[in-house]
Amino acid sequence: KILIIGACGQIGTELTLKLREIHGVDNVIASDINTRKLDLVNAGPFVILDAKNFNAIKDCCINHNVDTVYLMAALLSATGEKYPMEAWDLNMNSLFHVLNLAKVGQIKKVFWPSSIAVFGPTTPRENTPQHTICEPTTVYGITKQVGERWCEYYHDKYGVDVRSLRYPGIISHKAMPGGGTTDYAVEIYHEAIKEKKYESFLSENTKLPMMFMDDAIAATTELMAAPPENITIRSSYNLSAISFTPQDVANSIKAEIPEFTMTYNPDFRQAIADSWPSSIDDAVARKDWNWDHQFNLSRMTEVMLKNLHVKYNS
Ligand code: VAH
Repeated sequence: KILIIGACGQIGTELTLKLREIHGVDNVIASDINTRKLDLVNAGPFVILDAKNFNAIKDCCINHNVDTVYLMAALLSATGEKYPMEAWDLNMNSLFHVLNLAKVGQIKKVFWPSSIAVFGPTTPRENTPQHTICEPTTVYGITKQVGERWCEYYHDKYGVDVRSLRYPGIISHKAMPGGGTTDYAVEIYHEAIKEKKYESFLSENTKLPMMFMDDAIAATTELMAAPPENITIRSSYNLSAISFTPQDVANSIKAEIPEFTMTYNPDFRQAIADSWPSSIDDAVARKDWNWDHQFNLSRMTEVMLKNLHVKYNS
């Protein structure tokens, strides 16, 4: 059986839906610290699970015959700057719990998300390579950099089959993101439908690596289905789709909603965004397990606006 820890989050929600589609509802146990997404909770097996509690995770794996874990619980970049020790505690201890259960064979396969946040101001900003300087300046980025080191260590030393992707900013409409620096790229679509205007907390030329959720979910399931011998990266794969600025998003929305207006009022998250690359080279992922993205900015905008129009007008 599959266990998703942090199933109520932005990625966890859609990962649960996709994995249930692939493996069957009863083979995918969703879990989170609370039941904040009731539709998900009522759609299939769900347990309240504290990702920081080793015994709770172990008991859940034993009771539900779990052999694969997707560990999606974390405090993201903006929240991590407000609560550094809580971010370290949750992001690192949840990873150790899952890796240690895999080390003793209680779990056979692990997915753990990393992020472009592992890169910092000294990293080459354009077409950032798979192997490069990583001096992250956010707590979240530090937890992802260290987490990657531990994943590679547990694979090389104990044979743990842990797989990871450095997600870019992810845009989706089924669940709101929580506490990220790239969240503007989700909020803007909701506001475009509701108010036909948006005030961006990042400046107009802040170019960041981004991806539509369907691509991120496809990459995750494809990586997890790949034959182990094809996987040459056990820290975390660079993953890329589109790079755009808030102005690019505004222009793609104006093409569908001409009266949409955008203003800019950068806040503390601007410094976080400025520490990250503008574009990522994911050639290794494309070579190792045939990764390819399907959504460009205009197609993503079309899908986002169509679905959110239904959501706010039904
Ligand atoms: C964040 N959405 O903003 C997350 C992600 C690359 C960004 O890690 O923190």
